[in-house]
Amino acid sequence: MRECMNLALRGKGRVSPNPLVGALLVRGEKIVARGWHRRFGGPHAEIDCLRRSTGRTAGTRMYVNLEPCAHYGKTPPCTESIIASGIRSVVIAMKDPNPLVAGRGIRALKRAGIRVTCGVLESEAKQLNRVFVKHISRRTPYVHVKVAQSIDGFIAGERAPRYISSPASLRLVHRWRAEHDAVLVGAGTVRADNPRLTVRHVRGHDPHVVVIDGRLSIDEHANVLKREKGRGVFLCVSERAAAAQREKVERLEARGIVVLRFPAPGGVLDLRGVLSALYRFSIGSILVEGGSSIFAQFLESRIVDQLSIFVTPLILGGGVPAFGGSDRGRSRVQRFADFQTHRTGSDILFTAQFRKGG
Ligand code: AOF
Ligand code: ZN
Repeated sequence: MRECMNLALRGKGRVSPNPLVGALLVRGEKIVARGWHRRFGGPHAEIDCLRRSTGRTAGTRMYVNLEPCAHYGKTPPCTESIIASGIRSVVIAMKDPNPLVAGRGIRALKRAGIRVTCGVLESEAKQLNRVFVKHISRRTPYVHVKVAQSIDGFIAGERAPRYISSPASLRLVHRWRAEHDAVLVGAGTVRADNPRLTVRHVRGHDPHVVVIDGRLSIDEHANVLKREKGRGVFLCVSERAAAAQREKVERLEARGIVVLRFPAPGGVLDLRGVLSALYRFSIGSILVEGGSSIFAQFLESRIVDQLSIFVTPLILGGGVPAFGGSDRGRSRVQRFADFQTHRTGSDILFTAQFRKGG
């Protein structure tokens, strides 16, 4: 099963928002075929594995880290191919949380007389596919907030360099960009940094871009609004700003930018509404890159699944605080019982996962 999960990882950055899946065929103690889900919309891991088995499949045992599907999606049900191949038993790490499958795959296999074992390395499998598990069961994207700050808690300062973190941290962030469906920033970050939010330091595809701009205030020619390589650009504005600046909205929409309108009680967009809307555009994971008030709003709204903070050995002595909290935020204390630390170049990376979506 560990080998299945290693195979599954080969699809990282290529299959999203679908799950990472690997499959093995075993005869006796010998692995006779390996397969994995290689690209979004392509054959599922089980089918890839069956296609690569050169010998007979009858009487073999299949290992797979997700329950085989029993539905017609972009491809026909894997259960049918498994049954037709004469496989004798199937070992599964976890049930598929996709409501279209959810136990139906296991039942179909059992009905056909195949021996099924489910739950092998289950918690590892859930961790591997935590992004998929989150979005498919909650119908809202997995949210990963990434902060790069100084020791004294600032993300930018008057005399600070543009990038305060180490080159190793920067490369890791670019890898994360390639692995998420979208990156998200607020209007303040667009104004201050005019970032491109593309993947430049590693190989991989550019994520879609989401800008939270309640007042529809950003420059129409900002770098993030350039639809480089056809990536999607989603501009989230308040209903009121969209109505007041109809011509600007029309110009942006004519360029293919998706302008999404939301209620904004107290001038702040409803972030849960933003996330559900993005999910309807098949965005299953989001990397939140700034700035200060966006970080605070996400944490205060309790919609964060993963928080990664790069702490650079630097004291700025002032500037923009990492979490520009509101009064409401100050009343909340969050202690992390479960977290990890790593070194990335000269920085320390603090990572915490929130259970049940923060
Ligand atoms: C995958 N790859 O290896 C397995 C999946 O739209 P479809 O037809 O590609 O089906 C996607 C669903 O199929 C997915 O949400 C999951 O429930 C199930 N299994 N999907 O993309 C795979 N085994
Ligand atoms: Zn399938």
